[in-house]
Amino acid sequence: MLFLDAIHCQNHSRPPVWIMRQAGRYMPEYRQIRSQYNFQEMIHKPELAAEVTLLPIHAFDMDAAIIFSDILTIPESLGRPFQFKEGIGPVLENPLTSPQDLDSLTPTTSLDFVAEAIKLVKPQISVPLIGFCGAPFTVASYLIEGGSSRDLKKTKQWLLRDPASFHQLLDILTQATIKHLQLQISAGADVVQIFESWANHLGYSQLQEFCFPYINRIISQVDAPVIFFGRGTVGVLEDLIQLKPHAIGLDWACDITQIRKNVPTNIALQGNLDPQVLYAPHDTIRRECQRILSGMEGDPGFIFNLGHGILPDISPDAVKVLVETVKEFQCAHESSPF
Ligand code: 1CP
Repeated sequence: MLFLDAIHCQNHSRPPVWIMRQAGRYMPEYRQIRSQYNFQEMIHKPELAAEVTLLPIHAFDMDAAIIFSDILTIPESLGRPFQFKEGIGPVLENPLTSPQDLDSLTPTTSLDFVAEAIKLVKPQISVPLIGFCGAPFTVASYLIEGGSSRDLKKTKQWLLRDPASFHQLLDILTQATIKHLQLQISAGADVVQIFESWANHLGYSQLQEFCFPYINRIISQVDAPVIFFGRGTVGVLEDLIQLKPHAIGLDWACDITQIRKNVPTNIALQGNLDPQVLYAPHDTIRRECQRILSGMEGDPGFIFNLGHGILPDISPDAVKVLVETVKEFQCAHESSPF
């Protein structure tokens, strides 16, 4: 299978392609289901989560599926549920406001519904299934901010003023995360991805203190290949390599071909088309995809993806063009007399 071969840096045909947030609002089929159920119902009902996971596989023939769920299931399982409000995003009923609140942050509800969804999806797909989680720092920031935040001000103030209790919080989240990834793997996830979506808010010494040690713990304790995606972390490539993930996900603000030269050949790279290129005319989409594909041609450890999640108002036709461009690259590549 292309995707697993690429994760193991042993892919000798065209690169596999999938898209972060591939099952989402840009798909009319998703919006149709969403008009009947709220987001919480969609992730909690295994039949619905499985159905939504399959949508982009059927519509675009992606080379990997990612289970339909959310990084905020971990706070929920620790007794801090979220609502997803239209036009606002996730809103936490009861954010963490002081270190005393950590005492109440204990495993409360099971995440078995994610495992059930994985078990329903597996027999229906011939491509690998990706499980996932948010990295502890990113999840901590949602717990403290109470939802989406532009500057993570409360989170940063907490970690700067009281690093010891912030570590306690990260420790609780890390334990829950390892258990949740193991659950997904036991249920059938072939690979897991860790999303450190808010890593770009941390300075270097803060990444070293509040991000990497916890990612390291997670990677060393799960029994499946791990993709680490840390937004804005390309400048600390050496540290990412030290974490020994199977693959590093790159955001779009870097030249993946240059990065390849500095990453050991046993670590795969995933990325990194600017998600907004999908707003462009189809020829531009093709050209920008081909630029990346040519730069990575023949690389046995390359997975084509966007540099971050797909935006909700992208046209499905643009996604078709992206996927076709990657898949046609195979033909051009394989029919070459060389
Ligand atoms: O209103 C709706 O229909 C819900 C929109 C939505 C969807 C489709 C949310 C709310 N989550 C999801 C699914 C989701 N979230 C997946 C599913 C699998 C797939 O990729 O198809 C994944 C992998 C996530 C991961 C996730 N959730 C991240 C990390 C990835 C990233 O893009 O950085 C984050 C930060 C979240 C939090 C979250 N959940 C939902 C929203 C709108 C947000 C982000 C809000 C914010 O910007 O802070």
